[in-house]
Amino acid sequence: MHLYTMSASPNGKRVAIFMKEKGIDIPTTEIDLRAGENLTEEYRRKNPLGRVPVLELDDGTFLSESQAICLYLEGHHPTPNLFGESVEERAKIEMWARRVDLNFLMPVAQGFRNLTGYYKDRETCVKEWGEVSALAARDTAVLLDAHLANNQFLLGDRYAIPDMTLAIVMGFAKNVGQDFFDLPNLSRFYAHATARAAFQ
Ligand SMILES: N[C@@H](CCC(=O)N[C@@H](CS)C(=O)NCC(=O)O)C(=O)O
Repeated sequence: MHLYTMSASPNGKRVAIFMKEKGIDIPTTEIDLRAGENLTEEYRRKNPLGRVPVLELDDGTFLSESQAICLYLEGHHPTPNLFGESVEERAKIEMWARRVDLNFLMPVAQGFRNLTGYYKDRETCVKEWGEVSALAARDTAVLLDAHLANNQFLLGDRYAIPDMTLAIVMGFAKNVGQDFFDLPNLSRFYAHATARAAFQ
């Protein structure tokens, strides 16, 4: 296997921290996103969307989408379990994973992309969309903060992949002008999640 990623990017971090949870080490090529190494014809043969991370499997096929990569790794390295054991638990983890991805990660990412101009060499930045997205992320953060008032993690006392994503996105957002640390329960959650060895 071979991993193509930018480990410091949010989705790169998802796979990097997940691998640390599992104690997995995979030969890795760092892709310089700022320099557009992900936009070359050669890279797009691995992922036509031109995004990181991508995992090259031993049969030469390519897997992209960070959560799909994590799911693949979980299948081969089941401990610790981060995707759920029972049908009910798996469904609840999927529910939270989709909520965090669609309603938090995506608007934070849209805020970042449209307000900072980081990728202005490759896409049109719409300031108003960035602002609307940042507000949408804030709305979700308030809902999550209320949920976490009575829950240590999203599923109660059970840490799972959506918790990892939530903590990664909170840390990323703070560095790009979207700060959710005034929300006390989210802030406490972040401290717990990032105290895990995989985050060090
Ligand atoms: N849904 C994809 C998103 C991948 C993604 O957007 N990756 C970003 C880094 S976090 C990227 O490659 N950006 C480069 C670009 O937009 O040119 C996943 O989960 O892997």
